[in-house]
Order: sequence, then C-alpha cells, then structure tokens
Amino acid sequence: MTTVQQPATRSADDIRGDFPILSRLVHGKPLVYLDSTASSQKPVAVIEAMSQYYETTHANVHRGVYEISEEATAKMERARVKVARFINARQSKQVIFTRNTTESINLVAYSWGYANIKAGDLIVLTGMEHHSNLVPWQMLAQRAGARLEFVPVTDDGLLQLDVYEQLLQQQPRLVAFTHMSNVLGTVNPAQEMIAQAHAAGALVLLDAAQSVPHMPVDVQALDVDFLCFSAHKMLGPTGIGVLYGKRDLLEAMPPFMGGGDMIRTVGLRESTWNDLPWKFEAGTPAIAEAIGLGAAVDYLNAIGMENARQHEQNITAYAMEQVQQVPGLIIYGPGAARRGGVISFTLGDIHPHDLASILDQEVGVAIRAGHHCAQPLMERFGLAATARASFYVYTITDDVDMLVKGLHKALEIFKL
Ligand code: C6P
Repeated sequence: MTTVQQPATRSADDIRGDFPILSRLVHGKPLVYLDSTASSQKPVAVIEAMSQYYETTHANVHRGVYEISEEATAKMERARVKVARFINARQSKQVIFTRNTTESINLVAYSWGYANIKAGDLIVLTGMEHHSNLVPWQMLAQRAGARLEFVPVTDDGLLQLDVYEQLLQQQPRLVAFTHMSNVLGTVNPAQEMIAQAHAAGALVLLDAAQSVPHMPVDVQALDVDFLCFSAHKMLGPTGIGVLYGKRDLLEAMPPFMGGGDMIRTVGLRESTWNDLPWKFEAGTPAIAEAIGLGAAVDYLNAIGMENARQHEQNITAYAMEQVQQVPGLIIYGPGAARRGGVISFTLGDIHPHDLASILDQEVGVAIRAGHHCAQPLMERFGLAATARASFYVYTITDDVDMLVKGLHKALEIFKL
C-alpha cells in the first residue's frame, strides 16, 4: 500500500512528484497542466491501487463465495465508506456509485423526478448551470408539463439572490444549482440557499462536481437532499461518480435502471428491489474505479481539504493578478475571494481556440477553450467561447508564469 505524507508539511512542489504525467513533455516542452476543472491528473497512489487490484484481486463483486470475490467486494465497499466519511454522510448506504455527475443528476431526474414532478410544478435552476444540471430538468419538465425558472447571474458572475427569494415564494418542488461554477469559478452560498429552499418546501440537488474536489463539503452541515460529483475531477479515475441522497428520499425512490444486482427477487412478471445503495446500481459496477476513488479520497484527506482550498485560493489570487496585466485580457466572474481555482478569460479578439493552440504549441500549457458545456451562461455574457485556466493541489506559480508567457507570445503572433 502506498502511504501519503502528512499535509501541512507538503507544498504543491512536493505534491507534484506524486503525479507522473506532470513530468512529461508536450511539443518538446514540460507539460503545464491548467485544465483540472475538465479532469484532474492522477497520483501514483490511485494508479497503484487500481493496478494492484487487477493484479491480485479482480473478480466480480456481490456474487462469488470464493476468496478473491469476497476481497473485491470488501475493497469496493470500503471505498464507499471512505467516500461517505469524506462528505460526512451519516451512512455509507447513502452513497450510490454512478458513472459521473451527469448520471447522478439524471438518476434523480428520472427516479425522483418522474415520480414526484407533476404538470404545473416549478423547478428552480440558475443561469450558471452546466448542461448536466440543465438538460435532464428540461427533459423532465417537457415530459411532466412542469415549469423551469432561473436565478439570473449578475455582471460580476454572482447569483441574483433577491430573485431567488422571489422564485421561492412560488413554492418550487425542487431547486438544483451548482456549488461552484465551472466557468466563472463562483462559489455559491449553498448552505443559506438550501435553508431558504427548505423553508419554502423545496428539495435541493447540489451539483458538487467542482466543489467536492476542491473544498471541504459536509452534507449534514449543508442539509442537502441530493449531492452529485465525479471521481475523475478529484484525482480519481474516469467512469465512476457519486450520488449522495437523504435516506428517506432514496428509500422512497423507484430504481433508475433494471438488471442484475439491483433486485432482491425476480419473477417472470415482477421483481422486488435490493436495499440501498444497490437498488440503484444495476449490473457489474466499476469495481477498480471505486477502489481508485477510495485511494483518491485517502490522498486528499492526507493533504487536507482546508489546505487544498487555501492553496487554490492563493494560486488563483496570484494568477488573477498576473494575467490581468496582459494588455486586452478580460477575466469573467467574481474576485478571488468568492471563487475557486478557475479563471475564464478572453484576450483581445483572439479566438479562445487559437489561444489554446498557441499556448499548447509554444509553451506546453494545456487550457480549455469553448463554451465549457454552459452555453446559456456564455450567452448571458455575450460570448461564444472563453479560454479557461484551472488549478489544483499540484499547481505552482511557475505554471501561472508560463501561462502569462504564452499569452504574451499570442499577442506577438497576432501583432496585438
Ligand atoms: N465539467 C468542464 O470542463 P461529468 O462530465 O459528468 O463528470 O461532469 C459534468 C459536470 C457537471 N457539473 C459541473 C459544474 C461540471 O463542471 C461538470 C463537468 C467539465 O467544465 C467537463 S464539461
């Protein structure tokens, strides 16, 4: 088992040593990875936990009565317990493994939504949602004849909370919003918004794809009804995500998908369902990925989520200060204190895709360019696309400096 050094003593410089990919070259230059919001890189501890599982333990889970199947089952269920503790869930059965945030949201929209949302019901969303927290509700609303309303976004990239309060007076059944915007970096005041929604009689689904990887998230303190996130954005593998739900809600919800593992008894014409969490986990699960997620949680715990948040705030403040000095550069969203480690920007009239290509080829910097799966938000700011740099526990100021160097290079190339 790989052990992880204790947190406070570990600098980002030191942490980088655990990420093999960060020592590779791109176009003959050291890789500078500034796209962790899209997907984070993986430490050796996660890679080894998964390969060790395949080398020594792989078998299907919840079925075999032989040793390695029992070991595989125990490892996977241990990972579930780790995830539950990480978000402070009361019980591990409240942690359902899905494929990703997108599937977690769809699970709630189909299972809870189709059972509970009726014609004329209101669902409140915001103008800064990722398509994953928008399209499933559009599909539900169209089918059920329900209404969607949106909390607008201010010019500073914050939610217009006075409008939120007005919308709550219309007694929505559900409020679904992002904890942290993947475009603007805005960290929304989730605890207050959830309390207000509950007071108005609504349930709340929190899209935590960008918060769980980057800050302490406590589902009991938040009192949130449903919480969704993806392993691949928090140092874990692709192919596994999490839906947390309050137990009474999950117990009352019908299954999302039918098949093996999610049943208790099956007859030719009807079946009965397994207990939580397996009622929602039809078919062979992503076993190695669950174990990898467990290792990622161990790794993040060793760093400490408060430390991770602090480091990202420091790097973001530094980056905002530095990139702002590049002539013609516009940053979208709030100041460093109200955001996570994400900076979306434009540079003069250089197309963000051109900018991303130049950064890649000239200085080895990987950033994302495009609409970031948030087209309505782009429209709100009158943009087709932005360039976006994002940070994590392994980001250092040298990375930011290389970004700034690349931005100057782009100005040179475009003669701006
Ligand atoms: N955002 C980005 O580059 P999945 O793809 O299911 O793991 O995560 C979807 C998702 C949901 N909500 C938010 C706030 C997100 O940021 C994402 C993923 C990536 O911004 C990929 S589009």
